[in-house]
Amino acid sequence: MKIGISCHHTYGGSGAIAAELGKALAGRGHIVHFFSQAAPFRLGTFSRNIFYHEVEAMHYPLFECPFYSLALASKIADVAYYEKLDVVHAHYAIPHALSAMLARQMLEDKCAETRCFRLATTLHGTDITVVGADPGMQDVVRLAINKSDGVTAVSGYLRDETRRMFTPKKEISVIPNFVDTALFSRSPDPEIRRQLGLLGSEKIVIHISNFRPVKCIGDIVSVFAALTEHIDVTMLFVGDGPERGAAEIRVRELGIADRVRFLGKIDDIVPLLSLADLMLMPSNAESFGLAALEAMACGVPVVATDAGGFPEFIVSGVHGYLLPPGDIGEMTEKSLLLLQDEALHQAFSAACVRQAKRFETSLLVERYEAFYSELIEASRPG
Ligand code: GMT
Repeated sequence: MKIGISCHHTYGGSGAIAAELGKALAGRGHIVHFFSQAAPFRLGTFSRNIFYHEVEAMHYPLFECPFYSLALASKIADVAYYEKLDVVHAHYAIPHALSAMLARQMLEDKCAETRCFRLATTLHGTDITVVGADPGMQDVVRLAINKSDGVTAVSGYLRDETRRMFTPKKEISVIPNFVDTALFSRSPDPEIRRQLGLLGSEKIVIHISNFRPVKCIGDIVSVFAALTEHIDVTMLFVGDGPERGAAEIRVRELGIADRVRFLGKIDDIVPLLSLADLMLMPSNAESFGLAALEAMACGVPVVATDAGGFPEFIVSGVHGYLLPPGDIGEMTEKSLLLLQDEALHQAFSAACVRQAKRFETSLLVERYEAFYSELIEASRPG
């Protein structure tokens, strides 16, 4: 198949999933064309089946906002026409699915006999729970969903939320996030530990995100501060975003700055996950939580919330603990339990690795291939 993928290039789960999906599809012999503002952060090195098209919005003093969505639509139309794309897979309803819709209309006008690409849209969360929740955006999100040929959501929770908020006409199937367990597997590197100034005797807690309010970074600081009163422990914060500054200030105020490392955005997280004993993900709304699945693949149990998509892959009491959002006391208790009881930790860690294999990239990429094939088949005349 010839597949176009339109996604965000920035540090976040949807860009990671889109890039990993494209790489896996290319590895299976498909031709993949990426469309984004900059190269998606997980795209990696050259592959002969992967093409990347940078979308540059027109800058002109008259226009306050550059026309990214229109530039994207033009780019998709151009590439789809000349490369004869079978499918364009939009990661996010807006703007990506909308731009692809427009691209299709451009092609219909341009050449009536052109067999247009099928539009597959994957909902990742923010397009529904944040952007879609804005009343001014509801109709445009609904339009993008209804006009796609097929729609997937990354969890049952997100599918149900989408149905509740938009009552779309389109069926939404669930294809969960995935992880390549050959790459995401525990391989501790003493050199990384040394570079981080770690002694090796302390426990390591990790959090990876884009530090948006939904991630409840303040709760992580509170839980971690409580942990330092009981055990020798270091916190690794990976990523960056709006809540980082406040967290840094709070950590200094609490006098625990020497126990916390803010590492910023790091692409290759496996060496860091390989040092970690526990991941904290206290998000108050998370459609899936890819970082938690990647941690589990590296044998890291997770203390997360019972909100959103977490319960669809984390069994509380088996792979970590799921607690109500904001329950700092219980999160601290359960974190201590896991960090202090070696036998329990080992059992959870092994269960996490087994569970991650159920979300192996190859299994879910097959689901996407089947999904594309269905869309193509449904478009054939007769
Ligand atoms: O978590 C973020 O804020 C980033 C966001 C994105 O769009 O990149 O992640 C969303 O998509 C990921 C991949 O499907 C999911 O694993 C995340 O749970 C989801 N984030 C939220 O729902 C907040």
